[in-house]
Amino acid sequence: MYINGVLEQRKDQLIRQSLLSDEFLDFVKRNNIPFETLISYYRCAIMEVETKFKVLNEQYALRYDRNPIESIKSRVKSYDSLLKKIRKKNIPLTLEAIEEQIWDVAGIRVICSFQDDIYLLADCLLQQDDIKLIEIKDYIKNPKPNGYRSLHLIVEIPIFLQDEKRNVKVEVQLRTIAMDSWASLEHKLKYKKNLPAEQLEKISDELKHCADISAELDARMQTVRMDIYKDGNPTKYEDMPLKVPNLPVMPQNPLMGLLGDNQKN
Ligand code: 0O2
Repeated sequence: MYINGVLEQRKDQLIRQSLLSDEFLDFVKRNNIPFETLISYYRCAIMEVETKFKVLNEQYALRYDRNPIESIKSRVKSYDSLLKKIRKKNIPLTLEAIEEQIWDVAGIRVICSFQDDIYLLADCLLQQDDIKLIEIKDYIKNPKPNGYRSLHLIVEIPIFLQDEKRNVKVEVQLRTIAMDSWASLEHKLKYKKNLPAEQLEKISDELKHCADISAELDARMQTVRMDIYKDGNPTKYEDMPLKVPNLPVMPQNPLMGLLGDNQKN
């Protein structure tokens, strides 16, 4: 019968999932040293990128008497989250596959004061000659349908080991305080959780509405700041180096070319 078929299928799915979970743990045990070594490379890459942002913040504080960065959070992806992604994307259980196909094992979240600061910092980072841009997703110019806003960059950075140089990928998420508080709340309330359809729809509508309000707030704060800097402040807004680098064109990413209007020649 239909129900029995569905139950059987579900049972099979659960067994497969728990087996894969055991399989993953075995894999970690078997590859303990190489796996931990790989994870330590990601930690090193995080330190490198984090330092770059701290240096930029310091420089802006000295030169323009203001800090574009409110805070920085970083993390190496948890086993659980890694396993979910391996399953979702059907990635082979090898260190090489993880390194090649999972781009957000190392993640840095940079919380900025104003929306312009996001692009300013992204520009500054991408202009550095040891940083290679792999992918860019601009969820600020193109918010997700649920209202999620952030600028996501996947960059590759070299780390220098005792006798080797390795290029390591890091995901950088840049957002304003308002975008961050919305995303954190949304994550807690809904993201990846299974709610009944009716409740989910209501919550989603409300969250989308909140996202729009918070985007409006960001836009107004940005205007206030521009007004302040226009009025004879010695650290004029227009004096700030808001140049956008010529980013490499990557046709496989439909969101490319959206990093600031002044990027277009
Ligand atoms: P965690 O726990 O944050 O590390 P991909 O990474 O390419 O497989 P996707 O969804 O195409 O998957 O990547 P994308 O769009 O760049 O988003 C990846 C990360 O952005 C997520 O990480 C979240 O941190 C954040 N994010 C994306 N969409 C949303 C959203 O709608 N709400 C919230 N709160 N956060 C979002 P992970 O992978 O979920 O894991």
